[in-house]
Amino acid sequence: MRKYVLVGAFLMGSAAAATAQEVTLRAVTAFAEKTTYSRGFERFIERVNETGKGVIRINYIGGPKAMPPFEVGNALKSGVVDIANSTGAFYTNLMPEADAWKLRQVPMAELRKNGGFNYMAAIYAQKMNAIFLANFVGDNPFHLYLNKKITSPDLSGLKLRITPVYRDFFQAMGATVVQTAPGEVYTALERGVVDGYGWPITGIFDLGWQEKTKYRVDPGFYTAEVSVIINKATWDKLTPQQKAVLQKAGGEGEKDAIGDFAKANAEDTERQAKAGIETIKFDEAGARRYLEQAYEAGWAGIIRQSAEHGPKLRGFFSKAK
Ligand code: 173
Repeated sequence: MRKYVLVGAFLMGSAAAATAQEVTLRAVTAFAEKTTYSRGFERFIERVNETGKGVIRINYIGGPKAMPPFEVGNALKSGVVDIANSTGAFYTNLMPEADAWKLRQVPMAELRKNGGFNYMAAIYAQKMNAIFLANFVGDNPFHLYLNKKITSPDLSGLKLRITPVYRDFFQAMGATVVQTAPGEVYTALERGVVDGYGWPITGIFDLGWQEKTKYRVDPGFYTAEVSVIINKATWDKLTPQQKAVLQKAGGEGEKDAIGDFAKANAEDTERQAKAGIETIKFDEAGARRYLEQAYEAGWAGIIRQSAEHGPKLRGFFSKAK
């Protein structure tokens, strides 16, 4: 009898030691669970929970059903959650510079070497109280999707669903804009509240938008960014071993994203055509002007909101001419 009590006490003791050591982080995503822009994050969580057994664990609370997408930045900054998957456009209220990721024309790996990453990371620390861990989207252009035909880059008379990603560009082409979370796009299209929307080349099938989309305008512009950020106070409390688990899983995800998105871009382009979505293409000169206007309006918007950092970010993020 006495022997069992001792064994029991020993087991309890070791369990307590294990829980004292293992840390659990609360995680949310700004995109619907199990859809295109949450998938990289979900793979990251699996990797952390597998490789971090007994050291660190991520408790995945979920997506927009648990928290509105435009609230995720606030929750991360204040520490309501420890770790989040979101895009810069969803927390421009806290850090307008975060929307500049869309204008990135050089690979993440290069930014991590040339100082651009560290420059951005310092702004995340200051304005978001956050560590920028990894970007889980490779090259993945945005497009304009429409239900009314256009023949030139003139959007006057059209009402379009936007986020900050598209605001300056679409307005520069004459559109009226209305901001919504992704979860409201289907209903807005169905009710005819909008004539179209901005979204990347991948993911329109996730929420059924192909049913309510007639045209995609080519070429695509910018590149989507969706990344993992961690509350800085949470990060500072982690041991080097716990940080290493997160960094390794983050690094693997950032690398995977390049090939994964190259493949997904091609697949979804084909799938859109099969779903009957017609492409509206400008001639070569028109396409060039469209892209020039996109970057011009995009950078002007960033610099208007951040005279301090905008011009420097433009230097780091732009392709050498
Ligand atoms: O259109 C959007 O909601 C948006 O800004 C975005 C950003 C990154 C990936 C997907 C969508």
